Amino acid sequence: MKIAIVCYPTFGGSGVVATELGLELAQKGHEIHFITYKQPVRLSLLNPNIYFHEVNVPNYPLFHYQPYELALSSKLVDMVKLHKIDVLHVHYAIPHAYAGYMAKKMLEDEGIYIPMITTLHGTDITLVGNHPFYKTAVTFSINQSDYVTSVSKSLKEDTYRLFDIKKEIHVIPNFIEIDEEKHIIKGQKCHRSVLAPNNEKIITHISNFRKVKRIPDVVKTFYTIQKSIPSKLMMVGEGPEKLVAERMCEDLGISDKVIFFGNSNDIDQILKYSDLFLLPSETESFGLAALEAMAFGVPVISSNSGGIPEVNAHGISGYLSNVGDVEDMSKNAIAILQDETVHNQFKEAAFDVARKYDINHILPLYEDMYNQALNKR
Ligand code: GMT
Repeated sequence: MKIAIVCYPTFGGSGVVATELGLELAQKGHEIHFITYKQPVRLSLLNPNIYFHEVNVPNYPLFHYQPYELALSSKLVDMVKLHKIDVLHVHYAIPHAYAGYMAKKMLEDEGIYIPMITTLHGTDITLVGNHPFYKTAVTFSINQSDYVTSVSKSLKEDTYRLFDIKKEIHVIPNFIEIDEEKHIIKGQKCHRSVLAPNNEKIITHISNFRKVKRIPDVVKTFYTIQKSIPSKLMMVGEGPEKLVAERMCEDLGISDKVIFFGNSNDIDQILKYSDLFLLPSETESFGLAALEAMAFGVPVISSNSGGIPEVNAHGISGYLSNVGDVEDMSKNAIAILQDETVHNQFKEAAFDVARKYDINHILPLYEDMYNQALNKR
């Protein structure tokens, strides 16, 4: 099958999911065309069956806002025709479903039918999409998609609650490539002592450092943990709250215990050495970062918001607390870290829970959907 994937090419979860999905589909013999404004960060063009088509938006001074949707929908039409693409899969409703719909209509005008699948990822629904300025167009483009998927049950419910959606929403959870040896440390590029020279526990947070991630809660939780358990905090990612976190660490006198990495391509290395992962988000449709940690056998201390309880099993792969309950999060973290036997139980359980989300279970769900969409023609 020839599939066009539209996504954000950046470090965000939706782009990562779209890229990993495309790479796996290509490995299974499908021809995958990524169509976006930059090569996605996790994409290597050296893979067979993978193509990347860049969307360029010429800068014209008359425009206060450059019309990306227009350039994207034109590029989609051109690429569908040139490569005889069968299915269009857009990740993140804004503006991809809208541009996809326009492309579909333009192609229809030329007698070409292409089904469109829209995958909802979270902030396109819960934070940005339901803003009154966008809501009408977002509702319309979701309803016009041939199939709609959401990455968790919680996001599906949120979408029905926040928008007037007539379409059925199919839940296809995010996934991870499970490698039975992923959490076994061997042949490392960097030694654990580079991160924790005195064999301290390694606590990690990975995100885009936006307000929704509640970065101050990460720092506060760590502050309490390190008072009882010698530990280091790895802060991975870039975003507006990074400076806030750096200042907080200085004020609390823990700067020497915290490493800020920025956006890193060494996430696997960091997770391999991590003892605990923190995700105290205000809202999270799924929490891919938590699942990635669990796939390395890292227990997760998180909030219980959105789809996180569908991923982090309370008392098994980690613990859930109410949003903002830093005291409970710290208490749970210490309970896991202070006893080696307990810690090992949580590590194994985290890995076991992650196994449920193995790409091999999830990929066929997307393939089935593509086939159904094609047969609807
Ligand atoms: O986490 C973010 O803010 C980035 C955002 C994105 O669109 O890239 O992530 C969303 O999609 C991820 C992949 O499906 C989910 O794992 C994240 O939970 C979701 N983020 C939020 O809902 C805040």
